[in-house]
Amino acid sequence: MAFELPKLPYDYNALEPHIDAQTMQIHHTKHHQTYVDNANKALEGTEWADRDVLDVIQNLDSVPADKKGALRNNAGGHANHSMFWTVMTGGNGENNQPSGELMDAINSAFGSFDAFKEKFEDAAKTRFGSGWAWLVVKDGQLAVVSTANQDNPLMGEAVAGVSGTPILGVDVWEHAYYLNYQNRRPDYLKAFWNVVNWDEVSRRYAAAK
Ligand code: MN3
Repeated sequence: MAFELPKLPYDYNALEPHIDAQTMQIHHTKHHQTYVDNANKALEGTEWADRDVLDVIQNLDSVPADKKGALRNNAGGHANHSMFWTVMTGGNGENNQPSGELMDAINSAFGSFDAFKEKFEDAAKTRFGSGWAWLVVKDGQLAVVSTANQDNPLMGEAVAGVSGTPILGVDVWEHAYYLNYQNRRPDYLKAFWNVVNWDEVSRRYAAAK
């Protein structure tokens, strides 16, 4: 079955005031939809057409060579956004942070939750142009990495320059924040912490480690 745009698990205005409804609506219905459509176009008629999007992005060396670039960008975009929507949620309290095993792992890998946030924000701020910052599990350890464009750590070192299983990601393409924050990417990143769905990130951590 061709890829489909997943429904958001909340309303477009659910992340306000941190991420505004208009940004969410355009991001989901226009940007993400375009990745879905273009990935489907590239996959049509190939043996990869019915595969899971994560299978596709983990096997870019095996897809038809003339589709590889389109799938890197568009299956990548579909995978990245599908995850992004689920690692955010509205209605968090003021002190939104992980707990339990994930918090222990963050403290042990980065020294403290604040030190982790600083490292993640730095990775996101210093990603020149468009891309993503990620918290990944690699060889059982947490690490912060970033990728360009719609690359995903699951694509591996040879393609994305980094590797690991992402459990949290933030979109730093301007379309993710420009309406509300204009050029102020650092302000968007500070606000992002208010909408992280740590229950979902913990679930992904448990599955990945
Ligand atoms: Mn985006």
